[in-house]
Amino acid sequence: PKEIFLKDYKLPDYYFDTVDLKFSLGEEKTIVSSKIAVFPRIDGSTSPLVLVGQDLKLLSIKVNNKELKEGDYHLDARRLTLVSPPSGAFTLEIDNEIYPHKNTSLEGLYKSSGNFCTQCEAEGFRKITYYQDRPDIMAKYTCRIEADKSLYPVLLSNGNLIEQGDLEGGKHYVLWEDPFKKPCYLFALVGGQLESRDDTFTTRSGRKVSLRIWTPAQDLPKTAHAMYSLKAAMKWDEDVFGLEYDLDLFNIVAVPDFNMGAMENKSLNIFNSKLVLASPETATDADYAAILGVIGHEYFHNWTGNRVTCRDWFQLSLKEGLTVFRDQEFSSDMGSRTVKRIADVSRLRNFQYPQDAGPMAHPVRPHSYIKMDNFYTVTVYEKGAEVVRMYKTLLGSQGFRKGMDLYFQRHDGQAVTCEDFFAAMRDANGADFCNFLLWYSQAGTPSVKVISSYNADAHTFSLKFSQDVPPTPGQPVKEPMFIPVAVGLLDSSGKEMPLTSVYHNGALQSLASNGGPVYSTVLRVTKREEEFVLSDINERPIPSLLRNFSAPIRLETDLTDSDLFFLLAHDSDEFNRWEAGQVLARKLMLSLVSDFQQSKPLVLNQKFVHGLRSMLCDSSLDKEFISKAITLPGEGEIMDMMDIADPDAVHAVRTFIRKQLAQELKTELLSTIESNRSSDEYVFDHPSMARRALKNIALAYLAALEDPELTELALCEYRNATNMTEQFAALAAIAQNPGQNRDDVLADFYKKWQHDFLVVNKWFALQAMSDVPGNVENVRKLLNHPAFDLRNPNKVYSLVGGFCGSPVNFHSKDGSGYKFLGELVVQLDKINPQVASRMVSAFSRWRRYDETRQKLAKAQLEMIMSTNGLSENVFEIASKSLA
Ligand code: HT7
Ligand code: ZN
Repeated sequence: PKEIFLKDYKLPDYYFDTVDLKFSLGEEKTIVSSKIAVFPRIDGSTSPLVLVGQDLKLLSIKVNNKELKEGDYHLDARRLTLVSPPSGAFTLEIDNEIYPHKNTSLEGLYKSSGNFCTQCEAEGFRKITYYQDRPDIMAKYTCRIEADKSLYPVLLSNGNLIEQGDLEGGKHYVLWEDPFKKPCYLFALVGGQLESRDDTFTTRSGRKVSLRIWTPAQDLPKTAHAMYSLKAAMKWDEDVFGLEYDLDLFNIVAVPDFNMGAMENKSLNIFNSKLVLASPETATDADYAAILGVIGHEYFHNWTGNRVTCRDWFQLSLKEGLTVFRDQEFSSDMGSRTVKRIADVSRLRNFQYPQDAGPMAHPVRPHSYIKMDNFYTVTVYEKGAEVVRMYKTLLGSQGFRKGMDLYFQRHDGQAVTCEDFFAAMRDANGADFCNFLLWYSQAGTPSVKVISSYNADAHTFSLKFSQDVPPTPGQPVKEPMFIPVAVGLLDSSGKEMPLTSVYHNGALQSLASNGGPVYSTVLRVTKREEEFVLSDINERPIPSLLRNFSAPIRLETDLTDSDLFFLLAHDSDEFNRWEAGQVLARKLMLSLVSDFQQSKPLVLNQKFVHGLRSMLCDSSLDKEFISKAITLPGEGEIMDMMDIADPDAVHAVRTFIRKQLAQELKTELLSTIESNRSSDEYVFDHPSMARRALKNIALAYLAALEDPELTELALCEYRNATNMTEQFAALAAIAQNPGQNRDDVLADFYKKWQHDFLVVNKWFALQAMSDVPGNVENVRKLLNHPAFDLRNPNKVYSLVGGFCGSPVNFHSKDGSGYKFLGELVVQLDKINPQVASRMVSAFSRWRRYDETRQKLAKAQLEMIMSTNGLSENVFEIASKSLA
């Protein structure tokens, strides 16, 4: 397979002005006709025009109305080359056939539950017709669709519906016109038996926009929350960024078979049903929150992605990092800002840090790829969002908004690069961003150490930073980065201390703002070693560092345990309050892991128990914050901090601490459950979600004790629950412990919900993630369950993804977990390479484990690599993992 490099980017030789598409949808085949107005980039040039196409049957090709003969063009499995096009502008017409009913890859045009739909990002348009399938080719499209009227009454594409009518033979047609230029990855088509929930939104300039959410008729009642989310997102983008919707119609279609979460096609978003359909009885609070976030995300792409798009796929984070940042901010404004930040940072630590430390580590803007699909990663998305957040941390809200305004002013209608975004932020503010661009080009998580010292005579407090960016594949040596570190100081009573000035680089800089003192400041750490000295500090302070997680780094401080307990109790930066508890928990877990490995008895630190008890009983705190504060770091996060990851030891220790905590805090946990029951109807708002979150975590702790009375309590909660959030939490609490109760309640849940595929997926995931010994056999059995289907990505993510994400059984020392995944990847790759390559990623950190496990995992990767006909997707991940 061929590797593509950012450094090889060249402007296209030809541009497309208009593209008129015609689809004749059929059961056995679909005919696609395209008519493209082509013009050369350089007047008079007649260099060959290369179009890409995959799994297509070419029927005819015409230039300026004249059919081309063999010899005028070359055709191979992936390319159609016009040898010498006319000089100047010309019209190109191509007819080809495609076979959507056979398309199990779910890219291009395919069928999902009998309906036609498309997925073109990143490079799926080439599976529809021959084209210059690259995002810097932006054109205006029309799309005519013809199909059987009774089978496909609804026919949708981008833009405005400008014509429709009946045809002979029970067929009908529609004609759509999109007035905005777009790259082909934003093209979409949907055809099928769907009904819509309709609503309207009036933009602040008075445009009345029709909103339609399309699903099969029986699912319509479950689209109310999605519609609420869409309207909230439209309003938020106007309020916060001054960005309005630009057409009269916005469609969302929910489909059950979809490789990712959703797709932002211009005015025709296509969504995985999981991220549209919700009712209190069938969806959890987490599902409701995910729907809000993803509906927002895809809507926000209309400006950050569609109106201003990427020049090439290496720039993916330009739209994804920025849009993730925007959706994070939207969700923060709709719920609790601190809790959202905690959730986002946990995700970064649990998934992105391991990626950044493994064989697939790549910069936010990758330098090369074999298959672009493999680079829709937590690095491009989540670390990319952190990079955008750092601009805001450095510039403040107003400065950031100025930068955004300038970005749109300069680049509306263009395909641009990450430097263009950087330049807009810099120029709008006259800012000095020094070597900030390294965040786009250097992979790896920077490690930063801070040593603090207080000088009582001089009343100064010094912070000495040193930083190191670890080597990553292809980048053995790194430059120091520009790291914004937000800092505040607490006095001995826990109050914030005023910050007046800082001495740095031989100069004293005032920190006062508008004449008054500040209580938090952002230090600009840019060198390998650097000191900042804060003045007028009248007592030894406790520093609160990296407030609100101001940079995506690993921070090591010289804070003592008692400093951390103090911050846990007093920090006014709520994120850092939580963080102090997590640092303590990580230290505790690592030290108990070491005890476990040396067969020493495990003993839980009483100060830690006391710290969590105080949080649990503090009625002034937000309940969702408490639920996060009493949750231990995940097993992956702890393994990531070990020289040799030991899943059994980490699991044993985490289980031990959970049980100890449950025992010691039993009274408080029981009263938490009592006082957080509610008979009210389900409401999706922050106080209700927070109440449920706290009650559910208390139940999970207590059920871990395997005490019959507490199991009965969980069973009672399960039976009496009136919403899925509480029902599923009770089910999960009971299912922690093997035995008859677990079997009965799992069987009962399936019986209740077998008609609802989204709920059944939760049932698959819960069993797949279980740490009951030898769970691989259970998972193998579930592969043959009538409700399972390897062709549906959601089911694979639930069952196979769930299994691989749970360390004890996947990393079982007998290799049974690895063998299961190896065999499955080979089978799945023939059906859906994108999904197979996501699954094979579970092997990528095999070198982190002991020798026995390494050998077993490596053997599976080698077996995969030796398979005939392996996709480029899986090849790229497996080969890089072995390299
Ligand atoms: N921009 C979308 C990307 C996407 C995608 C990429 C590769 C293969 C399938 C895909 N489906 C959707 C999603 C987003 O908004 O980030
Ligand atoms: Zn996106």
